[in-house]
Amino acid sequence: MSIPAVRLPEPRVRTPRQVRREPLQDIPVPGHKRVLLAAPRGYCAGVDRAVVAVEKALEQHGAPVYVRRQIVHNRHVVATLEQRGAVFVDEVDDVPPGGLVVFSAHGIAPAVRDAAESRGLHTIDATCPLVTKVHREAVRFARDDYEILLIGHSGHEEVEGTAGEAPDRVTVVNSPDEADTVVVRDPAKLVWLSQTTLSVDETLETVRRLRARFPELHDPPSEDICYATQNRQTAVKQVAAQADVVIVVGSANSSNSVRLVEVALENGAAAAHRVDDAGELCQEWFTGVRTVGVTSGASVPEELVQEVLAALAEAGYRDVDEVRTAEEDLSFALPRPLREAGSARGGRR
Ligand code: 0CG
Ligand code: SF4
Repeated sequence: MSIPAVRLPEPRVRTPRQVRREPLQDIPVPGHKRVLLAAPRGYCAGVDRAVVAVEKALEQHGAPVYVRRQIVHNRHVVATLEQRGAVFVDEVDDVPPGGLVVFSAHGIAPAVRDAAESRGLHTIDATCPLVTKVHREAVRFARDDYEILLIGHSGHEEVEGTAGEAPDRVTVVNSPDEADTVVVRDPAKLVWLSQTTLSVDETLETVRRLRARFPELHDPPSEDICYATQNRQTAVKQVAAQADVVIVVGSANSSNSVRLVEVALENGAAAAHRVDDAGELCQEWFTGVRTVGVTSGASVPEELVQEVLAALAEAGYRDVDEVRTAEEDLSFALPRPLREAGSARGGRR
């Protein structure tokens, strides 16, 4: 799979610090205690753009700035932006007429855009361009009379948004097992697309099982699982192969973060745990552990990872070796309304 090279600016969001209830104990184990730190990890280009979009909107328009759903799936990012005056709402109906609303990085169905317009809202669309790319594919295949099997998780905002482009033509396939039972109208006019933040290996298995039933199944014109998801999974695989336990920093509703736990477990880690922050580390995870792997999801500020490393250092895991499997330097321009106002003031940052 092709991987563009990337270097990201430091995330601007500073997260509220959490104090661990009890420091981890430094319990001796035979051999050398160490941390393997996966790279790439943390913020992707789409998350950085979405978070900066809310910050810029607050700067340029003042509070409140409404945000439909979580701008990205990280509770620390959301809490920090809330402190600055962002108001997170479930639906555009919750925004007062004339208000300013930002659409999250995960994208929206056209019906949401229409609802915002008929309510007279000002809008800033922070949908990641790589999600928008999948929306365009859905629109095009629906127009060409294809039935679309959208591999992804029902209920996730991104899947709701992409399916909403062509609700009559999209069927969501949640797992490899569902590939064995999904019912289609015409196997000769069928294409699969996917959510951007899935497990690469599991998605390949789902496609394999779909193709066994529907040999004429078309592939997407380009990969839908994004570069950031792929790169973080490749890195955690290398770490997991050498680690006794892998810690993934990320929130419970973050698809790409949760996938990193699964990928670690499938690729050699004896155990893997997701934490929102250092406060959630548990002493018993480290009994007899020599090598701890650490990574973070695409919506996670690096500061939270550094706090986990500091906690691990207290427990004797002071040597940190980075395991880098790709360079990243991709960045996306801000949504147009912010760009225009921003360039009048001298650019994005
Ligand atoms: O991984 P998902 O799609 O749940 O989103 P998250 O906000 O965690 O990170 C990428 C984006 C947007
Ligand atoms: Fe975009 Fe991928 Fe980041 Fe999602 S995880 S915001 S698709 S770059």
